[in-house]
Amino acid sequence: MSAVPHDDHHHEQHPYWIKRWLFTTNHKDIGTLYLWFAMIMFFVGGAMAMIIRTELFQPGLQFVDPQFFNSMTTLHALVMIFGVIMPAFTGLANWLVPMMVGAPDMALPRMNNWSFWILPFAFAMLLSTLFMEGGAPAGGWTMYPPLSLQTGAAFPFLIFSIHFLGLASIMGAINVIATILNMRAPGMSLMKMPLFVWTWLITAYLIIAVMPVLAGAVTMMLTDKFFGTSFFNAAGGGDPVLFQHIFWFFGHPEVYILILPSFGVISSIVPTFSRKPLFGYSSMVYATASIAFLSFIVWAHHMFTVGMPLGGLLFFMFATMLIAVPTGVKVFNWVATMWRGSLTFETPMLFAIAFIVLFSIGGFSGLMLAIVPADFQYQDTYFVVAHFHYVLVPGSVFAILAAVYYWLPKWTGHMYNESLGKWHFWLSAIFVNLTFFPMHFVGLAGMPRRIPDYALQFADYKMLISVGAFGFGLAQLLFLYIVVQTIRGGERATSQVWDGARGLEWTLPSPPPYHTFETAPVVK
Ligand code: HEM
Ligand SMILES: [Cu+2]
Repeated sequence: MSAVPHDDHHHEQHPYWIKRWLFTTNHKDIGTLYLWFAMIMFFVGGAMAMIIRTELFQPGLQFVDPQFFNSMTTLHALVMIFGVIMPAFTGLANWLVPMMVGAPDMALPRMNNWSFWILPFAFAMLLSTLFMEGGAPAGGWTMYPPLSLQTGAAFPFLIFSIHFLGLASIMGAINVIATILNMRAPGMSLMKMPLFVWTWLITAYLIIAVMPVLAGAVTMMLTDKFFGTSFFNAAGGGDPVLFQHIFWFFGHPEVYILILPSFGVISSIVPTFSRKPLFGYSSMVYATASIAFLSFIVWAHHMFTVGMPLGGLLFFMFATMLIAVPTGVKVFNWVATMWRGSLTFETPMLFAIAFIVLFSIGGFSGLMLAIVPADFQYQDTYFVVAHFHYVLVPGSVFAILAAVYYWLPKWTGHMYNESLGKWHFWLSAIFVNLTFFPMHFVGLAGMPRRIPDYALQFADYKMLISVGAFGFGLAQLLFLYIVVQTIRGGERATSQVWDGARGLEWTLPSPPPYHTFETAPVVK
């Protein structure tokens, strides 16, 4: 608990429970709410993954029926994307952006409250479909018509929950932009901002640009189903492929929404534990902006097999490959930051280094997928599943874990248990590879994704993958334990926490008072 000496006349320090958490406009409390929400959804989505891996442990159908299996893959993806990674990053933004730019709070605190509280309602709506007639949505998180139009009573709930999720993230993004552009402390010019702030600024623009596109696509589907339109209905003169184009015009920038803030996190952590400033700061900013721009012109690499003119295939292939250039700049800069640094390997640094190595593996398999003739083979196989899990799990999720270990002492005022942190890291790093690396092999051998059963030839690898997944899932319970333990006590953290840490948030006490930077700091 933070005991704060001053400013008692215009604010009660800690209003009572309901008032504090339900009505809060404080960026730190809202950050905490987001992070706990993400943690809970991580275990909800994780439980779904365990169901998937239990069914796939052996060939033959044994645990769940195929319809429910498909609901699990669909909901697992939606929960992990919209319920875990995006809220976790928004929680980090809430906690950190004001403290990093020297602002007292987010620019629009009341809207901030709404952007969080819409989320639990949206997910209650989405998850309630599990109990509806016809079952939960089962057509994949990409919701392609005509398949997804076969959803039962759950269909409008799926669409409306997506509307709400989009609304919540657009409101959050507006807040981030308004805070960064208007509330920086004197002297904090744009090119002095920490990279976490830069990557979030660019992410926020991506969110505002593409969430309405997703909302549009699902609304068109809604009117096709209930109001007699035929946007995606070939019989009425429409085209189901149009949905794929609109969806991926959202979807590809979305995958960068899920990764750019990680780049900011890694760019904060690597310099601290290398005790050197970040190598190539401005090239990092430009690389992030280039990736964001390119993310708008590559969408059709998700649909190479729909039957496109050769010119289209070539354009999307080469544009996709171009993304490897700014991504390479980033990886180079992280490695150059570590080069000849005086490195230490505390838990946040371990997760950050694993991120650099394993995210790069995901980038390489992405390049392989971008090669059109090769993609004709890989499309809709486990190779794609391997690719995106490498960028999302040891990518985004590891970056979030790294961030929590790195800033938790700042937030709580206590050091976490370093040896338990290391255990969590090594268990996660080993099991994540055991889970996702063999997926490349079964994918190349032709195992299709989103199917509850498979040919006997895949049995050994599939069992190994399931063992890896159970191990990874269990290891995350250790993370929950470590976080709770740190909140409840532990060695006191200093203001700076890490001796190589630089930036405004480390000038505040740990934990920082409820209100910080009421008078703006001066940045030289
Ligand atoms: C060098 C960077 C990257 C390249 C070249 C690349 C390329 C590709 C390609 C070509 C596909 C389509 C494969 C297919 O369906 O046949 C794909 C799928 C996917 N990628 Fe990437 N990618 C890259 C980075 C990322 C990142 C950073 C993320 C997320 C953080 C990501 C997430 C995904 C997801 C979620 C899918 C599968 C979508 C689905 O079908 O459900 N990718 N990627
Ligand atoms: Cu893509």
